[in-house]
Amino acid sequence: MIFAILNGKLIERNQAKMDIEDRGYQFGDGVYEVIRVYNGKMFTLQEHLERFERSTKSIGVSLPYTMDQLKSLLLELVEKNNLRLGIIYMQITRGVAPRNHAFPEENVEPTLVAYTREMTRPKDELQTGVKTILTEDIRWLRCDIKSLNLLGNILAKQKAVEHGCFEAIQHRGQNVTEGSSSNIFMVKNGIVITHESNHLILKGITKDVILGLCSASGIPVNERAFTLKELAEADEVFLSSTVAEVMPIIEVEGKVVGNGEPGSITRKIQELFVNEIEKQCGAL
Ligand code: DCS
Repeated sequence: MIFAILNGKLIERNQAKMDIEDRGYQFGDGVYEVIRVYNGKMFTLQEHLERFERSTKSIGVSLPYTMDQLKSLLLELVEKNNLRLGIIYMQITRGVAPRNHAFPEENVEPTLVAYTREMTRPKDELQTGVKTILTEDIRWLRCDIKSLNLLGNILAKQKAVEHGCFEAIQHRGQNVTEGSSSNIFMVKNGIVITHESNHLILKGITKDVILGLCSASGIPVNERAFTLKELAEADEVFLSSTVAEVMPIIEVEGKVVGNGEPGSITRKIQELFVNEIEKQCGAL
């Protein structure tokens, strides 16, 4: 039997039912997290919980659980579902109330949902690298909030899929922001460059792990916006996310990156990242 968490209780996944006036369903009025599980252990759990808390605060939803309560609920969920390799999806919405854009007046209990899915690592793509397209970033100006409102991201990803690509690299005018569900990095003359974590992108947990690993191993990093022209002239390009890890990009909009193979700095960062996973979760 597979379990899910609904409002603090572990229940059978198929018994988890939502109200049609849940504000997450009607307005996308909520926030979420995706957490990786390797060997039954949650990778960078603390960082995900902290970002979840920040996201809830930024939309004025009060988390009805302490971080410790959430942590033990998620632990129990992973154990009950016997999950070894996969993800946890967790979201909270402002709750159920008669439809009205403004927040409900009376104290409505937020709806918290979490469930797990088995998911392998994208081993082939991590080896070969992936192709990407470019697309204008049409999203709002609070991309730092991990909001359920993902229409801009969904349309971008679909465009990538229709072009036979893994990811869409978004740009605002000439500046590259981030992927539809990933952060984007380029390497030029040995320096790793990636957009600073401000309101225009999500502060990726994987991105921050990578920046920490680079600084610990003497790989220079410059956290700043870079242009489409710089991207086109990059020596190496890669993306990062909870699900895709450190993923080499070998093509951008039909144009080959470098010599068309994952670059040496990307490879080095992949190796450091796998070591970090193994340190926290055991051998892969
Ligand atoms: N930027 C966006 C827009 C994202 O959706 C994600 C991950 C990231 C960056 C990378 O962040 P993490 O390193 O913290 O994962 N989005 C999650 C998602 O929706 N599916 O998988 C990861």
